[in-house]
Amino acid sequence: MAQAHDIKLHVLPPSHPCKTAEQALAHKGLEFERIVLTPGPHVNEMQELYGEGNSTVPGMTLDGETVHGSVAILERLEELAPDPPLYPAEIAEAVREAERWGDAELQDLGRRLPFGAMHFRPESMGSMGGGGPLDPPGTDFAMKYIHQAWRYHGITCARLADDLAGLPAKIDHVDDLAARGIIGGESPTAADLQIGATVRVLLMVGDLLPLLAGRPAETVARTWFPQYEGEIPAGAFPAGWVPTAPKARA
Ligand SMILES: N[C@@H](CCC(=O)N[C@@H](CS)C(=O)NCC(=O)O)C(=O)O
Repeated sequence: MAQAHDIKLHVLPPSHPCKTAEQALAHKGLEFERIVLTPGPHVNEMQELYGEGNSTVPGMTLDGETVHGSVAILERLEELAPDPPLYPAEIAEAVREAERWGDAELQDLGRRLPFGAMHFRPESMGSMGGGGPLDPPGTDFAMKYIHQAWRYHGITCARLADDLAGLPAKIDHVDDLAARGIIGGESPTAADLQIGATVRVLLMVGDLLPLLAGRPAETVARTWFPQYEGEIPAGAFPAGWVPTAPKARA
């Protein structure tokens, strides 16, 4: 039987908050049309649909109603289809708090750290589309693209080094959320989907694997986002920038 609602999701292919929204729709068992925009023209297309200033993806239309941003989309999906819940009643407020933290504090690292690492290994940008390392002309193009991305996202070496220095505390926070049962259960919460998508992007960066390997943060990310294309080989960041991984717990 056809679904009663007409749902469209506007995405850019490599975007991790788009994966959050896609996974939430799938979890709710809702069919949707995935509309893939082209980077660049997406700015006007999104603003025409979602209003001035709302140029980022994801955006969702639900029977013509517009919902912009991953957090708003997950809340709206919960109203539309309460089961299975993304905000289980007994932990709903803690899930919302963790989700907001994932959106405000963690999500940007999923942009700055991969683009930061790719500056040092631009040929690896080919892996983002599922291909192998780029050839020399492709690498020339990648270098220009990555340079623009640094400008757009305000990436500098000083900021990257700060981001890297602060990462272990953020991963500890994710593990703490798992220990408290806010994420990491049998069924994903909104916080699993928001935080897991960002951690999944960080797992593409070979230099960051030792910080995440075997941790609850890694399990959450790989459980809800098993497929993610892209690999930036370890050794991209200059020596000494990536904090040492914590010793394995006995
Ligand atoms: N916190 C927002 C951020 C959305 C966001 O910045 N999306 C990026 C893709 S990951 C985007 O649209 N980038 C293109 C642009 O800024 O125009 C959300 O979760 O919806």
